[in-house]
Amino acid sequence: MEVRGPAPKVGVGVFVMKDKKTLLGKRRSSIGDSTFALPGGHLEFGESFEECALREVKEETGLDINKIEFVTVTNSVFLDEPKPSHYITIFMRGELVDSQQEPRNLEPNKCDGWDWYKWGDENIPKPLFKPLQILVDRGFNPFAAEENL
Ligand code: 8DG
Ligand code: MG
Ligand code: MG
Repeated sequence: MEVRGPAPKVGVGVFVMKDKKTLLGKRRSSIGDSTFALPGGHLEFGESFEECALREVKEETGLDINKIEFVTVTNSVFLDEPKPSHYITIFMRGELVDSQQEPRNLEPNKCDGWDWYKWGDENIPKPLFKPLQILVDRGFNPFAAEENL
């Protein structure tokens, strides 16, 4: 196949679980602007998926998570975006260390703010970031991730 762009990048998205809810925020980015997405970011050199999930959630929301585990992966090609790109996205999930801890919007240039939403609920905010919409369309449930593999 002809190579038309840079190598795909690795993203990590994190389902932060609280009761039956997960954390979403409206993106401010050249990819998926104004869509609702999970906290997450780019895998850094030498990092494990768990380390990346822990670090990005802390950097973006201030939340401390544990029991971090892999749930699924997507191959997302964004050709129609202002900055065309290709991501392999590793989806992880984790639980709050302190169930009373609330998220803070620590990168307001990248996100309008964080809130808890029931997954699969019709109240889930729209539009979702494309890789998340793909998961919804697959019937994916982050709370029952073993059954999705
Ligand atoms: P960084 O500088 O902190 O490493 O990066 P970031 O600015 O936080 O990156 P990001 O765009 O939030 O995440 C990196 C990529 O991961 C994103 O461009 C595409 C991919 N990605 C998905 N789904 C999701 C998702 O639900 N949330 C986040 N944050 N990223 C996702 O494919
Ligand atoms: Mg980040
Ligand atoms: Mg991010």
